[in-house]
Amino acid sequence: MIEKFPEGFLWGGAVAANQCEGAYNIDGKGLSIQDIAPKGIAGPITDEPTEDNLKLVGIDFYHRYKEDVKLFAKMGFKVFRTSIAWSRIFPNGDDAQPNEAGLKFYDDLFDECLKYNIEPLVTISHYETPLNLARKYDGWTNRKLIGFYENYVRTIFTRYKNKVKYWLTFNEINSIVHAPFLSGGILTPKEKLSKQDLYQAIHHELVASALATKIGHEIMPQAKIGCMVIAVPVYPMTPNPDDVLKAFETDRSNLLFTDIHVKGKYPSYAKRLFQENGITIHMEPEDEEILKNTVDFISFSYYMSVCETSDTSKKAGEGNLMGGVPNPYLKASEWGWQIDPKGIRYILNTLYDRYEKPLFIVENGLGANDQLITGEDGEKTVKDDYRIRYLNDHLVQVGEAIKDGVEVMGYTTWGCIDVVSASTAQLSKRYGFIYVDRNDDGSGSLDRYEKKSFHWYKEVIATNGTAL
Ligand code: BGP
Repeated sequence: MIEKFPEGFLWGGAVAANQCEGAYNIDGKGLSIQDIAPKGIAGPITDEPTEDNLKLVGIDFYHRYKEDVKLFAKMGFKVFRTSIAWSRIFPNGDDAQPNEAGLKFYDDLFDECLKYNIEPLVTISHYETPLNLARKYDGWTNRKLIGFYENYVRTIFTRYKNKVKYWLTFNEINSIVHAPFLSGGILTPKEKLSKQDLYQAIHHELVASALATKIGHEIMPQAKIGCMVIAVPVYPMTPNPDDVLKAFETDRSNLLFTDIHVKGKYPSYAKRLFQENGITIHMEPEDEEILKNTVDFISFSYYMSVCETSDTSKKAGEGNLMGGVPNPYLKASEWGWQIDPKGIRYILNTLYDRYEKPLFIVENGLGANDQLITGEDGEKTVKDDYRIRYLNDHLVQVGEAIKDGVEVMGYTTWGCIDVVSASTAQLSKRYGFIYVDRNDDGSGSLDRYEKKSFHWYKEVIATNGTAL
């Protein structure tokens, strides 16, 4: 048992529009990059949406959100994180006027949350760049994207200013280095994308993020606007100083993103990184001023840690977007993601020591291939003790970090209801407390069932963490 989590701690769950809503071409929605990526991160893209793309229907959240929000309320959620699908609001990304039907959908969704006193936490851009912006401009490599994003954020801030208090500018903004298509809407294949173009795209996103923070604070003085990164502790494989330095450098290539968001400028170490890689960031005169609009809090996803080594014969681990080699002291999930509960305490402390800004864990969880069974009471369920163990172990470490003095605003588990996986684009990699009857071949009733973890999480929230 651990001491109570702070009063008002925001317990909840997270999803993203493209992984749950479906209704990909309904009510005026334009296509997003996800609609032509049926195989996930590594797979080929298609010219048009194809039937094997599970995201086109998702879990049909677009039509079933009332039932789902009711289940979240039953668990006692205080917060629900989702994203706004940019192409529902601006179907082509560069349209002059927003799509009213898209705006109305999120009005209704947020009202439904607020009805149960659930605060919406909104990701403005979660791996769902409008396809037209990818095709016409090669995504964020083009500075014009800043202007289109600015129009989009002004529109949604003005519309939802009385409904949404918590905002995140870009999902896992640092993932663009590893997944430029998914994260930056960049169609140029990763192998052909120069470091120059990549870091220029990153600059555009960073300026857009700071601009959103500025505009958000003007339109909604009470709002809290955060950045969102993948947080990965990077451990040296051995005490060899070469390994230690390698781990330090990898870690810093991640911290670059939070450093800029929190300190409002490029850190001094960026100079060498750019020089040695032949990168010259093209800055407009106003950029430096814009970057000074720093975030109110830092949010992050946490799934695993990695090891770094200077030994080039060691291979990177599976499922390991950030690179690094497997840690012999850790076990991994079915997809090779290394499970490291203590890593969350470590990362919370290192981020808080560096920035002294409130932290929000907006993704954490275990992807597993669940089996739906009929329980003793005749109801269908999943006995997901492995998920309970994973989440419990991580939350105990969050509690330790709180005792260490870290300010943690809240915790939203990833995929609180089963959604289509981002990396595999399949449904068999499930994270939810709520099972959705849909299979990788697209079959299934889409009915919802409470898993064992549903009842566990309800108890954790009801006791504000003392049940852990
Ligand atoms: C994060 C993304 C999410 C999500 C999660 C789990 O990187 O922000 O969109 O899907 O990872 O990943 P996956 O679905 O690949 O298991």
